[in-house]
Amino acid sequence: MQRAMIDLAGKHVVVIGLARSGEAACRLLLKQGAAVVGTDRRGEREIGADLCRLEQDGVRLELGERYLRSLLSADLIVVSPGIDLREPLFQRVREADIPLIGEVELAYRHSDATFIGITGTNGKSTTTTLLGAMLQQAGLPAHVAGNIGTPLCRVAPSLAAGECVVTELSSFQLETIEEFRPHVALLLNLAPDHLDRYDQVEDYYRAKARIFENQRPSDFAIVNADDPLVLQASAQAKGRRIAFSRTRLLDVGACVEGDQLILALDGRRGVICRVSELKIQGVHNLENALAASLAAAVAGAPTTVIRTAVTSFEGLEHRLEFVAEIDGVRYVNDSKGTNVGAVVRSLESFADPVVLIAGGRDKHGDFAPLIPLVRERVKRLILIGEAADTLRRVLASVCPTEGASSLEEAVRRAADAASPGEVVLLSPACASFDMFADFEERGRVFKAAVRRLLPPASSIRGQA
Ligand code: UMA
Ligand code: ADP
Repeated sequence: MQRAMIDLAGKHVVVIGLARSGEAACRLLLKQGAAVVGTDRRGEREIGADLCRLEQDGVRLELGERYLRSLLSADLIVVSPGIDLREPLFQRVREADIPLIGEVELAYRHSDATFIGITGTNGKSTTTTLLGAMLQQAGLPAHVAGNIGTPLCRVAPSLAAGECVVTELSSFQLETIEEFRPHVALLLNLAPDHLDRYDQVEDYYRAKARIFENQRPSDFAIVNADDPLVLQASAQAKGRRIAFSRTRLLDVGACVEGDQLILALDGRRGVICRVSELKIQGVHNLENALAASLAAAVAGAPTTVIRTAVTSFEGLEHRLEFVAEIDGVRYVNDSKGTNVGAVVRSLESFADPVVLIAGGRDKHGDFAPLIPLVRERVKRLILIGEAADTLRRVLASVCPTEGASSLEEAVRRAADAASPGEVVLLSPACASFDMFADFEERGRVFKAAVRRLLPPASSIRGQA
């Protein structure tokens, strides 16, 4: 796959944000002979010792008060996904015509690998991991990177032609691509999210749709036929559009027929597995399984290997993760349920009454779509974090609600409220950053609090 590398030798490149993406970008740029300035709004003390190594290796640091100081003299700017480009200074960058790309574009332009891109509002990490496993188990040279946690610049540039990167992509990363062209692009679903970063939800959807922007007819666009917003976003895709559907039969693509997952491609129609053979629970995971299976088949994995991989996949930590059963109550950690769409799907997965722990940092979404399911399935709602008042205003009329000042207290209150046969679910519908470093820490704190409920002699089931 021919792509134009960016000529970086001797160029003055400013990298904004010095966490995972920024650090990996700096290292790639140094290797390519650029004069690199790394800038971060955090000061030297906050940013920690790790970055001293960047300085020792030749990156000039502009931290804290010196943040963005040499931005307007750059030949090229590389941004981390966490940088909000609505900041006024970026208007001046545009006026000065300084090229600006994201870390994903930089990695792409300096890699010979083939890219499979996965985006959507929910299910990205699950589908990315599952697809990576399918390809690896098929013996294909596949790597996993991107928004899932490993910056693309750390992985893609060292790969040879013929190797493949299964890349999880956020809207933030897709906002700053230029030529990034995945050979296979998946758009799983679209629902409102990240409205703290976008003025309008349409801007968010447009960023997601950019996954198809540079595709050519020889590429593949894999789309969710059940999601009208996805179909609309992919309408202009130039690649071959192939769909998956959980709700209707398809002549071509992946779908559910009776209790079987079906793959129909290139004139062949075969059974992947039975729905009951999947270890991952919930209708949303059925969609993730269909999407990953279809992409794996397009990328050359045999159905037998897809079957083995999908039926042995146990799901990821912090996504509807069963923690323990204590005194007949099941505790489930869905800390990654960070938007309304995800929580709706998580609640749909339980037939038994749920005590729901929700709240955190509000991303300015609308919580009203939770009303019907909360009314139907949530026995008690326990609210934490900055969004507690907003959630209470929207949901208190349909469900008994109480507040807790910490997640630990919320777990104790939930345990008091739940009866045998019921579920205590952490699925916050919010970001974690008001109380925790990230959703992983929130999930770990939840699990530790659940473990503390265990009396020494209690009979438990699970892996608490
Ligand atoms: N910073 C500034 N100025 C700003 C904002 C941030 O200097 O205006 C600095 C911060 O002080 C910090 C750095 O930028 O030092 C943080 O940059 P970052 O937020 O881009 O963090 P990374 O560690 O590089 O992580 C990013 C993704 N983060 C975000 O998109 C917010 C990670 O996704 C991703 O795993 C990683 O790159 C590797 O590709 C996380 C995420 O929350 C999991 N993603 C969102 C989501 O999934 O909902 C999109
Ligand atoms: P992402 O990487 O897009 O955040 P994850 O695979 O980490 O997605 O799952 C995050 C949460 O989203 C899960 O906890 C689950 O509640 C929900 N979810 C997972 N897959 C889907 C899907 N296909 N549709 C809707 N919600 C989903």
